[in-house]
Amino acid sequence: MRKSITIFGIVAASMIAATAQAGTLEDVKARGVLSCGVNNGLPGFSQPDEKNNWTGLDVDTCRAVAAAVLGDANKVSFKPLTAKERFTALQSGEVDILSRNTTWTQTRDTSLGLKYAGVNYYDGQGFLAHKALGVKSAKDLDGASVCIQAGTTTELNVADYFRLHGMKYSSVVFDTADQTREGFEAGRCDTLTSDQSQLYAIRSKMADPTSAVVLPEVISKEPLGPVVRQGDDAWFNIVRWTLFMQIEAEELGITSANVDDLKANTTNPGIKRILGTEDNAGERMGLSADWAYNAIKQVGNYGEMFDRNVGPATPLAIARGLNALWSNGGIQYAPPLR
Ligand SMILES: N[C@@H](CCC(=O)N[C@@H](CS)C(=O)NCC(=O)O)C(=O)O
Repeated sequence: MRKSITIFGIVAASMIAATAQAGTLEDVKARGVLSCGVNNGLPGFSQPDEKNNWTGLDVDTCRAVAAAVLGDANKVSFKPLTAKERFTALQSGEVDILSRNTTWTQTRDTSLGLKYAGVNYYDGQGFLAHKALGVKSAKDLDGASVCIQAGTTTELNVADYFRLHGMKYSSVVFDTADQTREGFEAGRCDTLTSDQSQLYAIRSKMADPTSAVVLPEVISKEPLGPVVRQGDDAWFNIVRWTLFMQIEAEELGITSANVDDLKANTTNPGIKRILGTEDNAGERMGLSADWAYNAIKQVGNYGEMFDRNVGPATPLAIARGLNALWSNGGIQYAPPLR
C-alpha cells in the first residue's frame, strides 16, 4: 500500500510537472504571436532596424516556426536578451523559443531544463587581435590580455586553450558585446575572443576595421541553434522539424520562388510529401497540411536563409563551409521527412 502511494506520488508529481510545461503550441495559437528570444544586435543573426523590423538567421529561424504554426512569418514578437538573461527568459516562459547564437553543450542540455532543437549555424571560437600587435597566430598570444563576454562558452574555451598550449593570459570581462568591442578598441586588451561569425560582425562595427585581424585558429566547436523548454515534446518537435524541413527543402531544390509551381505541378513524391499534397506531416505535429509550404514561401529553405543573412553577398560574406548540405561537403543533414 505504502509503496503504491509512493509510486502514485512520483507519477502524479511528474505528471503535474509535465502539464505545467506543456502546451506551448496551444499558448502560441491562442496568443496569435510567437515570442522569440534573440540577441539584441548581432549583424547577420538578429538585428532590428529603426522601425523595429528584425532580420537575421536566428530571426528567420523563429519566423519559419511562426509561418508553420500560425501561417504568418510576421507574427513574431522579438525579445532582445543579453547572454546572461537568455536562459532565464526561456525557463520562465517569457519566450517560446530562444534563438540567440547559443551553443549546444552537455552542461546546458542537462542542467538548465532546456533542450536544443537543432543547429542553424555551425560556428567555432576565434580571436580578433590588434594589427599593431603583429601576431599571426593564436599560439603567439602567450601573456596576452583577452577581452571576453561574461556568461558565454567563450570563457571556458579560452581557459582550456591557453592551458593546453602552456600559455598564460589575463581576462578582461564585459557584460555585452558592445562593451567588449569598446574595451578592445580602447586598448583594454590585446585580443578579443568570441564565436568566429561574430568576430567579423564585431570588426565591421569598429571605428577602424582595418586595425584588427581575425587569427586563423578555430579553438572550439560552437554549434548554435534554437532552444526550447524540456517537458514539451510536441513543441520541441515543431521547432526541430521546421528547421529540418528547411534543410530538406534545400536538398530537394524547393525555394520560396518555385514553391507554388512545385506545389501545383511536381511529380516528385518527396516534394509532394513536404508540401502536404501527399501525406500530412503537419497533422502529426498538430499543424495544418501547408505548414511547410507557408514556411518555405515566406522565409525560404535553409540555403536561402543562410545566403540572405550571412552569405557571400552580405556584408558578413561568410562561406557555407560546415553549414553546406552534407551532399555538398558540409554537415547540415536532415533525417527523412516522412
Ligand atoms: N555561442 C556562445 C557565445 C554567445 C554570445 O552571447 N556571444 C556574445 C559575444 S559577441 C554575444 O553575442 N553578445 C551579444 C550581446 O550580449 O550583446 C554561447 O552560446 O555562449
